[in-house]
Amino acid sequence: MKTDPQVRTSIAVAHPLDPLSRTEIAQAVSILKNGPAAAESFRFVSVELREPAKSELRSGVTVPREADAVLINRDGGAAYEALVDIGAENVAGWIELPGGTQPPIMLDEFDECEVNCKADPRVVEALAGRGMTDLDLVCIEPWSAGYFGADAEGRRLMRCLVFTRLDPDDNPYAHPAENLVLIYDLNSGKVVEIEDNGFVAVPRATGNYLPQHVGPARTDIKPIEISQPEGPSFIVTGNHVQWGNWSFRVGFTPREGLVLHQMKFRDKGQDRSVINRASLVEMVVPYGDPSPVQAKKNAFDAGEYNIGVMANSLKLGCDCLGEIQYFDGIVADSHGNPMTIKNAICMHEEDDSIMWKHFDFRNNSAEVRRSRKLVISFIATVANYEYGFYWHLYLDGTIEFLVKATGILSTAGQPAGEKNKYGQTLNNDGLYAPIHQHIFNVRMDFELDGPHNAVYEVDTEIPTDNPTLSAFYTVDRLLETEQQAIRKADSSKHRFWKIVNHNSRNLVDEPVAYRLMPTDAITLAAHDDSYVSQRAQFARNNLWVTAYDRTERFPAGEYPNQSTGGDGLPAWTAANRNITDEDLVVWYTFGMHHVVRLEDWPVMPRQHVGFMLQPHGFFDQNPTLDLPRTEAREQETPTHCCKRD
Ligand code: ABN
Ligand code: CU
Repeated sequence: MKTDPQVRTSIAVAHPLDPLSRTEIAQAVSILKNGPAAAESFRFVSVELREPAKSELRSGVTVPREADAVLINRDGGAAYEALVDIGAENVAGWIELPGGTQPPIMLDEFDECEVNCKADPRVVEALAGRGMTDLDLVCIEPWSAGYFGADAEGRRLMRCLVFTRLDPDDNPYAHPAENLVLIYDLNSGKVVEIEDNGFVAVPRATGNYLPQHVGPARTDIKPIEISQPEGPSFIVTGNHVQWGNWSFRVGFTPREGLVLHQMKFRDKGQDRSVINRASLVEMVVPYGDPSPVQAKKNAFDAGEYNIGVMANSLKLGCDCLGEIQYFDGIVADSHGNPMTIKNAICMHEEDDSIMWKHFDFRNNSAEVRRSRKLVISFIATVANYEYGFYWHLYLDGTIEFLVKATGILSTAGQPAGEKNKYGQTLNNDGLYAPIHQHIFNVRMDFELDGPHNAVYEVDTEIPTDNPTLSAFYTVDRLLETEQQAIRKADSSKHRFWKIVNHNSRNLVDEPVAYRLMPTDAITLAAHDDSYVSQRAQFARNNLWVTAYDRTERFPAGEYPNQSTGGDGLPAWTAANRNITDEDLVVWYTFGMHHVVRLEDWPVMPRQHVGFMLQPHGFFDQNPTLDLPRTEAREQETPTHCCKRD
């Protein structure tokens, strides 16, 4: 078989942090099915590796392969957490979760929901009332129900929105059935209520982006080929990656998608630990339009839907270009069958312009070194939107996390010809897109030269005694406890935060540090007393720091679906633990305040948001002095880039 030279595979080498294999998932599920989950009515929400404790990993002892599973018994609706010891073939833990806990929505619940809604004669009648008679063209969009004060009585509810296509490849988001919501119970498979908030005609104008609609593609865009004649500079062994001085392990979970473990940077021959574990752990998309339907759109796309399960299979030349290393994502479907998301993670190098340059005008010579980044990414489709999550590692120790938001706006309908202060009118046929936010949270278990770290807030200040009126300097304030470390960015103070190790000193006897540059530092626009703000308290502030606890994983709690609020970061930080010289976790909230533009329609050009972590006295000087000179091109006699003729 011909294999593409640009796609690499790696030899599997077992490591305790490797995600569960297909075989291990099947074994864990069969152990559960032969035990407490024997009834046909059980569904598997997730089956994933129980990561070994840090102490076990450090000691190097052989650890059992264990699986954490979350299940629902559709008969009665109770949810369960199980711990399975795969090697010992036993269920080591089985607990029923408190009544009302609703684990994330499963992928096949999307399909079931659409089929069952369309089979309900009351729905068919409501659709007909809005002129939607061809059910094959109708799209039922399963939005999470959230929580708005009403008791769901233990039901597993969706608030389904309705759109329609005019033909099979038409964009349904051009045609919302505004004010019609189908409240559907995923466990019973029944529509429990049809909420009709008043007739609004379905907009008919199309918003299409496929070639057959937009006409022939332009011909002035010439191909770009990325060529690395000697291959890429990374070495992949199983899930371990070595790239330049960086090394790390690639992980994948149903809830987070891509996880980076054990990120280290080699400095003077030593692998120095930077971050033990980093991943996107939550996001929320609250809508600012107070209309009856839009006000209840508050998707927690990671925690309510398991964003890893929504990962795309990536395609060379489309999603990623160059010498690519893919990693598969292995998850369980709702019946517990292992499901491989082929090429879920893409890793490749990208040229990144210059790393540093100086032209010495006195002796007429320039030194320049090129920068490159290692890009490790995945893309998830969460109904209308696509989110690309990109970790960038740079040769100077910088780490960048970027979210690229694309896909299709979640639209709404209004009377044709009207405008709406809560959104951007997209056409004159009654289509608009409400204002909203995309707020993300990344969890970083820092281990800067070891587990005992501390965090400072660094502000730029002006001295009170300021005779030249031009003076400014920085002040470092230690954030000693969890409550002190709940912080907002402040660009008027050029604020950043510094993670330090007091016991590891640099050249000038200062604690080694990395700084978190708080870009795209938005917080929730919704009122603090709103339901969404209660449920997404992580999004009220940009920085949170907690004392490490392996069970504290998700900032809006383990189960944000239909949660009433207060779980996760607000609950843990209420203990106000010491975070000075402790094993700590840094949580950063950032995002995009999406004031919709006409240019975002009918499919949105990707919009970047993210942040950077930079070494700040972690190294004793610029760590890239040893980068090789590159050869100047298109000269008769090749010279290096650094000499002028
Ligand atoms: N993008 C919000 C969403 C997610 C899943 C299903 C429906 C809508
Ligand atoms: Cu948006």
